[in-house]
Amino acid sequence: MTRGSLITLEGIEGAGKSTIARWVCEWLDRHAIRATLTREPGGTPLAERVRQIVLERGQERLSAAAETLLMFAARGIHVENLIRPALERGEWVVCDRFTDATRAYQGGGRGVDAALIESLADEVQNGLQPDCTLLLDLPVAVGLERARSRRAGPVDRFEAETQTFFERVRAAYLELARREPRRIHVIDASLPLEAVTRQIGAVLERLAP
Ligand code: Z5A
Repeated sequence: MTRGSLITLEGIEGAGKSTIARWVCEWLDRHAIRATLTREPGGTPLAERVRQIVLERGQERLSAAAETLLMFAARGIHVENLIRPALERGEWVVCDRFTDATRAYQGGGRGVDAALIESLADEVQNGLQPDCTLLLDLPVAVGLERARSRRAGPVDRFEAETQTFFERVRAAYLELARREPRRIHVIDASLPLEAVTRQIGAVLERLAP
């Protein structure tokens, strides 16, 4: 059986990843491709518990290193229990964030050593890499405004970050895309939704069998 493809969505807060992840699954369904929609941190019951720990604004300090380890702990659980089995069944997996988020947020945003991140990625992913990454890029102010207008619950640890933090994250994402242009497709996410999905449809057309 042919292995499925792993599509990841990346971008700063409010870029439209969740909206687009659902749209990608609908597109795949229309093209008779079975797909599983998932997210990080999280995606399985145990990994979702790690998500809660890493996002909540509790009393205790969480260092950048501890945050990085938690992201990879969740990813290890997710890869072994959901992503790899689905790909091996021939399904496609659409994942709202993956390791590029760690490179951008913990690496670019918090200054965690890139070599540490790559070594943890090698260990946890054991050769698994996204086949295609859609980087939804937009000015930080626009993303934060969209996220603010949609927010329902309390602010989490990332939502409480400054605009400067998100500027570093955005710059790190764009640098990753510059280094890996075949895998990472930069999508102009500041445009209306229809124009965003048009760009993504063009990428998927090239990827689908
Ligand atoms: N994180 C990390 O640090 N390291 C890691 O390794 C991983 C994650 C995996 C949780 O992620 C946090 O974890 C995240 C990074 C960190 N924190 N931050 N920032 P998350 O993905 O669950 O949370 P998020 O980034 O905050 O997602 P979000 O705010 O839900 O944004 P989104 O999914 O990109 O956007 P959306 O919900 O699809 O859209 C937001 C609103 O904009 C909504 O009302 C839409 O209808 C609207 N929208 C979407 N597209 C458009 C367009 N094109 N035009 C106009 N309006 C639009």
